[in-house]
Amino acid sequence: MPDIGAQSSPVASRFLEVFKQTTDNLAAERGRGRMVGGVVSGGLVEIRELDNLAIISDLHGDLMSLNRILQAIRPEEFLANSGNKIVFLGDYVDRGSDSLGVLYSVCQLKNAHPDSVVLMRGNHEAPSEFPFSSHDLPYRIVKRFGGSEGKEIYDSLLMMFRELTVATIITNRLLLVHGGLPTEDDAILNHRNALATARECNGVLEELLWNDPRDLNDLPYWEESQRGLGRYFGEPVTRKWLQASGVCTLIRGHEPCQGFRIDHDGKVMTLFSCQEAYPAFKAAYLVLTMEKLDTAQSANDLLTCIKFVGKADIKDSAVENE
Ligand SMILES: [Mn+2]
Repeated sequence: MPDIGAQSSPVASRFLEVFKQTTDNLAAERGRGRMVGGVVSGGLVEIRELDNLAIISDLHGDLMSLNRILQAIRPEEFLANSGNKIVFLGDYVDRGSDSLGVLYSVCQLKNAHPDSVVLMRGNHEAPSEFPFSSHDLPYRIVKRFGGSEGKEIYDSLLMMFRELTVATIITNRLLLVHGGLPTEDDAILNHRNALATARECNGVLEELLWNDPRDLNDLPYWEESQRGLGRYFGEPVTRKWLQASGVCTLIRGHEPCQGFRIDHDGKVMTLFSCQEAYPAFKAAYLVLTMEKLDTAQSANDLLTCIKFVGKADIKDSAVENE
């Protein structure tokens, strides 16, 4: 069993080393413009050859849920097949008790398997131009390591966050983002360019990280979000995006739910993978085979691939209850 994430409290220099290596790995794959079975264009990863895919959504500092998921997936065995990928939808930090531990684990996984792990950016890994009130990560780091080492670690993370990708397309099948779909027609018409250049701090990045799907069926098919950043987007926006990018389903995170939720007539699946800071909700992740993806027409056809995390939700009792 892999013990990723199970190490006892690394020292500051070890965190710095791992985060720096992830930053370098992400920058290198973007420089090359490719990873095994896929293409990397700025903020966009396109996976063109795939056997099996695991998708893990918001973790929010919940290291226990992450460890349970990894114990079930067994990354060392799963990723021994170079056709298998693990994609994280972002929001690794804040709210839970061990944001640094979650970051350390996912970065170690990326460093060990750079061609098989996709680390996407969530709004909690946003640039400082998008401030929000629940960002407790910098305070927790300073509390643990003190001002000077703490600042060094947080600065190294800000550099790493900048390298995270913001959209993943599984060719002909899925579009993956953290929050939601940008609502301006210009972004939809030039969708590949819009996703590739959303590493910059622009309106498309804001919408990808903050948007939420809602029932909005009248022009202009969007509303300002109550989050203070981003927008709510309606089903017509989703339909246009899926058509433009040649896929049938959007999978995103960003909203607590009972592990998953379906919106927009089966076109959107929300997935949520942590529980520590959200005890009223459930945590889940997805494991998809290419056969399943080949036959799925909508998110409803993927429901059998949802795996629940922890408590009594584990259907096969493979993981101990707490
Ligand atoms: Mn989020």
